[in-house]
Amino acid sequence: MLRLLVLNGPNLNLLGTRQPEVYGSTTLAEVEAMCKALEGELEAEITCAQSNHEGVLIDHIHAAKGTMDGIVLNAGAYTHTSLALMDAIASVELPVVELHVSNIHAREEFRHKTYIGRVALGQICGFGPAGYPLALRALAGHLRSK
Ligand code: CA2
Repeated sequence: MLRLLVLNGPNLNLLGTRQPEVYGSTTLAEVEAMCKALEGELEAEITCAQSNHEGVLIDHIHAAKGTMDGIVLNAGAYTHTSLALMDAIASVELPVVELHVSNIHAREEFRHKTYIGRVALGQICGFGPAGYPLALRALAGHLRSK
């Protein structure tokens, strides 16, 4: 049984409530339900968490060492700024799939830079909320192929 963490960062609790043209109309609760619905198919226990606080996200990443096999991470705007999150990911040596609802490369220049990308297994972006199941499938496939 794989143990997978889906971790969402700042403002993603607002998913589905504003800017639907950028982030879609699916709420975070619906995204998390979509992720949990994959538990059977992926033979995985899927845990979801969200925080608006950088330190709390780092705590989740540290706690994942030894308790999780991999992480799907949408670090929100911390993607583009946080050396601390990058270092936390590097320190736990777990595979991380970087996920973005929007296509960060087609948006403002400041969203093109990603610190998470330097330590991630790979990145999925631009597929809206449907990116979460894609990321979980990619992560589970990677872990099973090891
Ligand atoms: O596309 C993504 O998933 C992002 O990680 C979302 C972040 C943004 O800063 C990144 O550049 C790309 C922002 C999350 C804000 O989420 C909202 C959702 C609905 C309404 C307002 C904000």
